[in-house]
Amino acid sequence: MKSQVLFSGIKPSGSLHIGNYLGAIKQFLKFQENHDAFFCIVDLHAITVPQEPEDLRKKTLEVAKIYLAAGLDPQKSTIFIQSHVPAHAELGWILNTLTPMGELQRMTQYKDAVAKAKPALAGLFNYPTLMAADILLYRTNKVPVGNDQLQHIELARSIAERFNNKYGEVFVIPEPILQKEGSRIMSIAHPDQKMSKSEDDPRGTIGILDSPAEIREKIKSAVTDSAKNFDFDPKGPVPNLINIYAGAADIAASEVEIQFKGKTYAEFKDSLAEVTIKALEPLQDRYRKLDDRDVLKILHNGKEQAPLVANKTLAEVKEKMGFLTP
Ligand code: AQP
Repeated sequence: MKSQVLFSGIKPSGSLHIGNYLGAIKQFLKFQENHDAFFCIVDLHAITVPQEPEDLRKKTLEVAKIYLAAGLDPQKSTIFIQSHVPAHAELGWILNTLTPMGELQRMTQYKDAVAKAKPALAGLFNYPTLMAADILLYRTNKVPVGNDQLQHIELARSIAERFNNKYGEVFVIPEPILQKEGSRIMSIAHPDQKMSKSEDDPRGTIGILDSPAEIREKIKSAVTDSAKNFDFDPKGPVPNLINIYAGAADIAASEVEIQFKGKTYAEFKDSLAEVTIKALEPLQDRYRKLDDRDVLKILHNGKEQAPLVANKTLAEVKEKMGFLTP
C-alpha cells in the first residue's frame, strides 16, 4: 500500500474533449506511479441528465478505453465503473442525510443546469453528495480535477468534517489538485462557456477522438480577437487557445506567448492544430488497437478490487452511525 490515495472520475455523458484530457486525464497519469489510485467511470453521475441506454453503455466503455489508451495502467491503478460498486450509492444516500439543502442549492453546476432550462432532476441536485461518497469511500488524499469541480470537492470536505466531528474519525479530508494551464478550458466557439461534453455547438469542443481533419477544421474556425496579428486581450478568447497549446505541447503559456509574438492568428492556429493532433495521436493509436474484451476484463477486475476498500469504509460509517449489524 502506497501512503497517499488518489481518486478521480469522469462521466460517460458524451464524447470526451480536450478539456477533460488537459484538466483531468493528463494529471491522472502523473500520479498513478506513486499513489494508490482509483480511476472511476462515474455512470451514476451521467444519468443525472437523461441518457439513451445504448449511448450510455457505449460511452461507458469508451471512457474506459480512453483511460487505458491515455496510459492508465491497470497493474498500478484500480479502474472501475461506479455502478459496479453499490457502496457509492449507499454512502451517497447516507451523506444526503448530513447535507443541508442550502449547501446543495449554492452549487454552480446545478444552478447552471436550471438556468439552461435542462430538466433539473433531483439526481442532479444531489450529485455533489454522491461525488463526496465517491471520494470519501477510498479515504482519498488527493483528487485531480478541473476547476469546475472545486466547489464539489469543497463540499465533500465539509461533509467529511461534519461526519468526523459528529461520529468520530472515519473520513480523510481530501485535497483537490489542479493543472496550471488546463484546469479550465473554454469552448473555442463560445469562449464565455466552459468546454463541455454537453455543449450544443460541436465546433466548440475538440474531441479526444476527433480526426486530424476535424481538429484542423474546428481550430480554424475558433474565435480569436478581431486583429489579424497575435496581439491579444488577456480577457478575450485567445488565452484559452494559448492554454490549450501549452497543455498539448507541455510548455508554459508564457512560452507560447513569446513564440507567437508578431505572428498572425492564422499561423498560430495552424500550429495549435498540429500540436493538438500530435498530443492526441499516440492515445488515438492505442485506442484503436484496444480489444473490447480485454477492456471488459480490466473493468471486471476493478469491480472486484474497488469494493475491498469501499465496503470497509462503508461498514465503519454504518457502525458509527448506529446501524444494527448481525
Ligand atoms: N473545460 C474543462 N476544462 C478543464 N477540465 C475540465 N473538466 C471538465 N470540463 C473541463 C474536468 O474533466 C473531469 C471529468 O469531468 P466530468 O465528466 O466528471 O464532469 P464535467 O466537469 O461536468 O464535464 P463536462 O465535460 O462539462 O461534461 P457534461 O457536459 O456532461 O457536464 C473533471 O475533473 C472536470 O473538472
